[in-house]
Amino acid sequence: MPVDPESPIEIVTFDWVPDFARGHVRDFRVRWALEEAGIGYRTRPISAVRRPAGHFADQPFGQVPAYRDGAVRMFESGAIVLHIAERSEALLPQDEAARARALCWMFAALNSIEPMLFEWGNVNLFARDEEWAKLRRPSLVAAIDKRLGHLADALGDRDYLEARFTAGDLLMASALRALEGSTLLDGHPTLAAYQRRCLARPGFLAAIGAQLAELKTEMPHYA
Ligand SMILES: N[C@@H](CCC(=O)N[C@@H](CS)C(=O)NCC(=O)O)C(=O)O
Repeated sequence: MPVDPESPIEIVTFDWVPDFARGHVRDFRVRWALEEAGIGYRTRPISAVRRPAGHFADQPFGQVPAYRDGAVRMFESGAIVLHIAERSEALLPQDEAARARALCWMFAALNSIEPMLFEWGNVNLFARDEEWAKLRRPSLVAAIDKRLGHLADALGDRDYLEARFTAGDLLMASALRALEGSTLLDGHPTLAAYQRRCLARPGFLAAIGAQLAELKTEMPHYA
């Protein structure tokens, strides 16, 4: 299933991105959620280089993903994943207490883990030659390491953050992907194994495969 040209669900994606972003464009989070839920979707790729002016009505910042399902029009991958999860026991348990814990992890991924890893991306990649980035790096590495240690403690010896895979794991593993290519998870073997477990899920592999299959490899020429 999920890529289905007849589906009422539409995800706005980019038609091309630079190599470093291939497989990381955030529509993969939405595709992954839909894969886990077994819900079909179609995509509408737009240019990342020349964004259609009308796209700002779908995504106020001109970013992707944007999402549509009938009257429902959404932006922000975390909110979209929550919307999908609310329709699927595969992503959010029906039991109230278990559901509440999954929600905690969804917010923890986006609010307690991802901001640090976003800064890591700036320090380690986008601004790595800047003096301020070199100065910030050691204290940031220490802060990330401490936070990952607490996350590993919370995970304990479980396979997932709670008793079973939920949308909390989907967003946590999505956020932790920012550490790919670094050694920051190496000091936390249970967390590294957790990440491998999440990213080995068929839903994730299908989502990434679908994104890569749709992305053009050459930057389109615009007249
Ligand atoms: N918080 C937003 C971030 C979306 C985002 O950063 N999208 C990137 C692609 S992964 C983008 O559109 N970048 C182009 C830009 O920011 O102009 C979400 O999670 O949906």
